[in-house]
Amino acid sequence: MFDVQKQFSLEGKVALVTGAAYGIGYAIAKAYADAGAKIAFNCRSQQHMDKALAMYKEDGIDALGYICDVTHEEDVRAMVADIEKKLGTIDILVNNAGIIKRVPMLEMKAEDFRQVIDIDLTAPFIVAKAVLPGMIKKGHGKIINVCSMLSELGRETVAAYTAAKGGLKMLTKNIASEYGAQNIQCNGIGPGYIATPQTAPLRTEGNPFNDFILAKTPMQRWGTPEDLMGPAVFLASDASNFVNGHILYVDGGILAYLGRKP
Ligand code: NAP
Ligand code: GCO
Repeated sequence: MFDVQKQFSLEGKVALVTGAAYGIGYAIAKAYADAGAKIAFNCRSQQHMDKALAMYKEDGIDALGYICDVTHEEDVRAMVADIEKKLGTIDILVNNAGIIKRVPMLEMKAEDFRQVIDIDLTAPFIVAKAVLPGMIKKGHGKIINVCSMLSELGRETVAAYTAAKGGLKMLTKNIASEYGAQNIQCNGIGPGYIATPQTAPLRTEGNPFNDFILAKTPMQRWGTPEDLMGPAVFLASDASNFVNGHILYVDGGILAYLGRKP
């Protein structure tokens, strides 16, 4: 019999969600905890960490928090080793930590371009590389990379982010290809325009970008971090065991739509 509860359950699993101090990462970590997983997360700032730990506690989640920059390979390795010691082998990795810099390309410094690539593309490689040996040894694993509308589309001022998220889509397909035989599934989740601190500058009172996004989204609203909870659980659970190398866009239909005419 198909046991739907069991298929979607994350009972006993260990999940590492990077950059889960707030925003999309926090919502995904909360969904995983609600589905039964043990949670580890990281971020860079002590202030964000203190707030996050209080938030997790308030939500009844006993999360293990690390101050760790995902671009620092040695620190990532040490974090993963400590999680494995304290919670067990990591079953689920969500590469969520990310930044954006909105600067016209001709004004963007190469060092800023590189920083975005470093955090949004190189770091998912670094973290995946650190968790894969444990997953291979255990005989299963789920890696979920947080992609974007800009894995598929371009727009003004976000050359570095678009290059990174396009690259992350292909890194996803490559990990899926390279480690599928070891029963590791690597997929992407591609959020549409979601109301979080990252998009706060685009949602200010009277900002025409707000109307632009509403006109581009068939559902005519911004997404919320909560919109990503169910899809993220699906990709982490046994329900998606033959889904590999796929990008699941959770965008209210943006990629299907030409946009509302003015
Ligand atoms: P956010 O609100 O800015 O949160 C980003 C998180 O990542 C924070 O916890 C931040 O904490 C952490 N972080 C950033 N750089 C880090 C680093 N080098 N090492 C470790 N942690 C780091 O972003 P969000 O909107 O929730 O986005 C989360 C992910 O979804 C990102 O990859 C983003 O590109 C992607 N995304 C967002 C949207 C959207 O509309 N919001 C849509 C599609 C995709 P610290 O600052 O303390 O490090
Ligand atoms: C932007 C936004 C996007 C979103 C998201 C879209 O400036 O266009 O910040 O990058 O955050 O990634 O899916």
